Amino acid sequence: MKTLDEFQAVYHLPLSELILRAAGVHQAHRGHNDIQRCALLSIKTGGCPEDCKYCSQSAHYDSPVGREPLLTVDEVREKAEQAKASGATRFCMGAAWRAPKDGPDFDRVIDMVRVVRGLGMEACVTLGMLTDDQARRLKDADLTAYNHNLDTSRRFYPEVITTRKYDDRLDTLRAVAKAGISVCSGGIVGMGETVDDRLMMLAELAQLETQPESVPINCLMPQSGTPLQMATDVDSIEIVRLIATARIAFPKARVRLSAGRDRMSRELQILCFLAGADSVFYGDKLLTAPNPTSTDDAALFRSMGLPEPGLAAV
Ligand code: SAM
Ligand code: DTB
Ligand code: SF4
Repeated sequence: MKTLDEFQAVYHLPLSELILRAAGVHQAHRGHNDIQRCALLSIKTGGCPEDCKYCSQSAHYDSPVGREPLLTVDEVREKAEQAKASGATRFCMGAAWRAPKDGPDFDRVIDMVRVVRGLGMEACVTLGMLTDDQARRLKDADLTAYNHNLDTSRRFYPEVITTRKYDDRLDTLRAVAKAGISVCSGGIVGMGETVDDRLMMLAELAQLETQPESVPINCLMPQSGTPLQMATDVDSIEIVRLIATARIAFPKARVRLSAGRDRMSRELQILCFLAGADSVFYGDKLLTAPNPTSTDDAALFRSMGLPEPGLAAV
């Protein structure tokens, strides 16, 4: 599946047929009981020079999220240890940067990656645009994956972000892949885009030379002070259809039911898992916004009859 036509044909199948097809692809590649748990930590918060209209951390908007300097390696170690103890297998670190500056801050991020890998967890970072050399250094530190979302279609992108171009995003994804790091890239729904915009975004990802290892699907969490603060929720069935379509298009990837789970019913989340989602952010907080608590998620997974965290891989 590479073209918009092909994506449309799958997305608009009768719902049961779509879900059953996605579930079949999922079963053939991984199986339904393996849901990845990723912890998320903001290692540098707020004051970002980019103008992403959805983001609480952009310096362009009057958001209540304050600025915090880059965390220390010890602070990160402590959070990663806690995340591991709670059952997360991947630790993702996000920085509100347009691009990392070479020097002490980037060196510190490299050390953070080494610490997380040293704990036996997968490590992912999202730091903005990368040069080839920075990507190589992250690879040398044994980074597992780099998150850099296309967010939406090429045509809708300028409605959401004006301080960088779609091609800048694609260039970074290429640098990441060239360095041998797994690509984590997906987007956000609920910003006023059409269904076709969402499918065009998936088609862009499918056309990459290196297929993404994980595809996060975020539901917009409207952030106060941002231009999208009054945005309305996406219809639940559209979320399920998008997840199923992503599963069919990227059979081997982790399809991550990302931001916005705190407002989803248990039933909707389970429908998404049935449609092929097999990864979540796990822990009480995303970067600045809330996530279901680990107690909520333990109850969710229990209701699905899944093993307790830590036993999932046995
Ligand atoms: N600054 C880096 C960048 O933009 O690449 C990394 C951090 S950024 C917060 C990572 C992703 O989180 C964005 O690309 C977007 O898809 C998602 N995101 C940010 N704010 C969100 C919100 N309010 N609701 C849903 N997803 C959001
Ligand atoms: C991704 O696709 N979603 C995460 C992660 N990559 C870095 C971020 C979600 C952010 C939600 C809003 C917030 O916490 O500020
Ligand atoms: Fe900055 Fe990333 Fe937020 Fe955009 S999404 S404003 S780049 S932190």
